[in-house]
Amino acid sequence: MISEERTFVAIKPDGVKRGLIGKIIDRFETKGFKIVAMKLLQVTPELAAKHYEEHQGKPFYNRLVNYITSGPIVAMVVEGYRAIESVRHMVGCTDPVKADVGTIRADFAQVMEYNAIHASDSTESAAREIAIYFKPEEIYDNWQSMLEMITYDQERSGV
Ligand code: 3AN
Repeated sequence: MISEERTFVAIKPDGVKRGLIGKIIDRFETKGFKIVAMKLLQVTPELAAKHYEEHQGKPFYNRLVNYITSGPIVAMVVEGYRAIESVRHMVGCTDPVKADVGTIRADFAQVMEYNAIHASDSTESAAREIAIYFKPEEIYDNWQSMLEMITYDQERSGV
């Protein structure tokens, strides 16, 4: 069986305020990924400092914290085949101007400071970020998605 991977995804305050929650989630569901945790929450300055600790001291750090705390976000754990790399690919590069057309940032955002979405960039950051936003009991993996069988798991689908 092909092993699944989990990644952390957040629709940032600009994405929530612009009514893009459904459109963004739709991309991950259509791809066949399984959403195993999700919540709308207000990021506090303390939570933002934890999430963005690698950026502390950088010139854009204060703006970054102001932005991520400026309204609710939708936090998710997304599961699927090579989900970390695959979701980053769907999200596109940090600067929406340079992101490939068809990626979420190219299609929904204009500038780096309001780039609609966050996704973990490595196995380590996925584990770290999932633990920051979710308790283990908030992750629901005890259900069978039809998609996980027919999008990558040949053994379970009987193909
Ligand atoms: P990504 O979100 O693509 O993983 P990171 O982790 O390097 O990018 O940066 C986190 C966030 O910090 C970005 N999404 C963006 O909002 C902001 N950011 C990163 N680099 C810059 C920059 N040079 N100028 C302004 N904002 C930036």
